[in-house]
Amino acid sequence: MGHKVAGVIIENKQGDITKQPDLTAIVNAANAQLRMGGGVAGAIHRAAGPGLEEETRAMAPIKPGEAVISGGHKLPNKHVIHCLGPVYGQDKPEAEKLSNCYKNALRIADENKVESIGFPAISTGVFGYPVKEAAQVAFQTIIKEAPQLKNVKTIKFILFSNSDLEVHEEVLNELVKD
Ligand code: AR6
Repeated sequence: MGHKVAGVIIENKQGDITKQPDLTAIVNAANAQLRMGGGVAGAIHRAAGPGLEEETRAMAPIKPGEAVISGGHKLPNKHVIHCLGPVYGQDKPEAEKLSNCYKNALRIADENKVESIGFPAISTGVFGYPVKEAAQVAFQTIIKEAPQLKNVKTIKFILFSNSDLEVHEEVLNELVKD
């Protein structure tokens, strides 16, 4: 199921991103204020406890495409990397802003010696980005960034639904033939 690009394993998995103890860092599809919110952000803040919002408040607001790092608090992960994805149809050009999310998240992870990182499908929920288009942008960006990574060895997509898992598998298989 996993693919290897420039020594980095890229794989997809179905699950809840708040329950991934094997990952050094997880990524949050955040809001600009880095507050609890709904969707995956709500789930991450609930699992992390109020200490997470206390820490992130000082870093807000962030703009679409930006990423910041915090501790994991009560999560089983050392860090949470918060990215603000673009709102589809509004934060244009959306593909560039979504790509910046993945690029900035990976760079910040690498700088902080993260070995394994888990991404949700950023912008594909409340922000309305079509899943297949978003997966293409995500994997193209990751493939381009992989050769520059010194510490990150595993990149996992943690997809909530089986249909999102299938779309991500299809796109990854199209882009990486190994
Ligand atoms: N684990 C993995 N994926 C999840 C989980 C989970 N526990 N919960 C939801 N997802 P969204 P966005 C999936 O809406 O589109 C928030 O209110 C979900 O099925 O969380 O970037 C924030 O506060 C979908 O596939 O993020 C922002 O205001 C994906 O995560 C806004 O929504 C992303 O959906 C961000 O919107």
